[in-house]
Amino acid sequence: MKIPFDLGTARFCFVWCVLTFYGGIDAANAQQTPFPYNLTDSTKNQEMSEAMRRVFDNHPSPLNPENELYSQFKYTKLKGFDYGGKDGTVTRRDPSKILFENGKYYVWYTKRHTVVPPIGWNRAAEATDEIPSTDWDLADIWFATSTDGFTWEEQGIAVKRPPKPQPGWRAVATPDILKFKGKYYLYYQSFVEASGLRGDYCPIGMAYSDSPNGPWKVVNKEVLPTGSKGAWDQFAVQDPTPLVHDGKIYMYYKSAFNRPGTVWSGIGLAIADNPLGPFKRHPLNPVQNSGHEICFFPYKEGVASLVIRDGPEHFTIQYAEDWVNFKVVAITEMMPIGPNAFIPDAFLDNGNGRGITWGISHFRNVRGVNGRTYSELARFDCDLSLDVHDPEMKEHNNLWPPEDYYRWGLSQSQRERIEKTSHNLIENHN
Ligand code: AAL
Repeated sequence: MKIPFDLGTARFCFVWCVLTFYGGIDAANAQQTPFPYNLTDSTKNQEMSEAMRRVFDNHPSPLNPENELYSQFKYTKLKGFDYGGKDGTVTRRDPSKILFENGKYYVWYTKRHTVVPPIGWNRAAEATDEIPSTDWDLADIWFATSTDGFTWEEQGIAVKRPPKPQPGWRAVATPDILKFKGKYYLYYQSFVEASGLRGDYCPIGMAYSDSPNGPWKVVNKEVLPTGSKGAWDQFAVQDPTPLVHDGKIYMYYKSAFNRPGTVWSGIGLAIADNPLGPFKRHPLNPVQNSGHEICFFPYKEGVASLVIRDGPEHFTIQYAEDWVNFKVVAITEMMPIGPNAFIPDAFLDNGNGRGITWGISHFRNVRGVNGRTYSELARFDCDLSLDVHDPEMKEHNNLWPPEDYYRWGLSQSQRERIEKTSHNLIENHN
């Protein structure tokens, strides 16, 4: 078939194409409103890149100073704790939540006071009843009280290692406190072998009391045993962290998995109707993909947590409205190690968590005498509270001294590798 074609038609087609092309560009430009210079309430509704979208969708505010779950952390040395000769024989670490009872603050923590410092994870086979393997081996649970949260008075042992072969005979460590129906419950790691022997293997034990001052009655059983064979938490359940939600005890805990290989630390959740259990593991465990020592606190109707140290989402603050599915809601820095907080509403179960402003953490690399290290408790302050507005806590871009950066300098072998690369480059060039 022959298509009729003359010069007039050709001209018409050309003009039409040009107009359509430029008209299309104009229409596209007209549709796309540029991202505004000043944010308004409707900014979040417009089309935007994935990076911009996620801070609008996930963070309470895309602006750190206006994000109630963003904070910096400020540290204060605590008064009242004696670390002996600072030779590694006395250590304090892994504090519990802080409770306010009887007109004062209470905290429980791991304390080791041994005749010699730890010989190290790798030499666990040489550990004895007097020689600890790790910093928390041969430890007991102690407690202290304070009226201002800065100066503490150590009160003595709360839970000591029970006799062999009861759970915890080797060490009781890393406690956290629950107040439930007028009674107090301490949950902690119960070791029956020196840690480091096969890993850091332990289940969770518990002791209860009518008073935060004790005496504590140790329950002779594992209240949260290790997971089933082959499960991510088959060897250890650590850092127990109880809260009350929906009338039940929500126990978050950590476990490390994927050995041998790159060890991954995840956070699980186990739920019970009463403090003795049974604790039922959540089917979606691990509920967090990152974190080591953990700190969870009720926030609005959900729960928030500090995600520290390990994993792809370390140094973040996360939130789960349903207490199970966590979102990253802020990314921060210099987070406290092994923290736990003063959480006045930890057990109120009122669906109106107000957040936290301070707590206690530890430094586990305090330099003592003769190159010995030990752990000491420290106070941290922050503004992760709906009731406090402290702009100083919401700043970022802390300037660390250059010496701190240089301290993380290249190792000898890294330096050699880099120099070899330059050397080869020059050789090949010549
Ligand atoms: C801590 C905690 C647990 C581990 C050890 C002591 O940071 O995660 O308590 O077992 O280290």
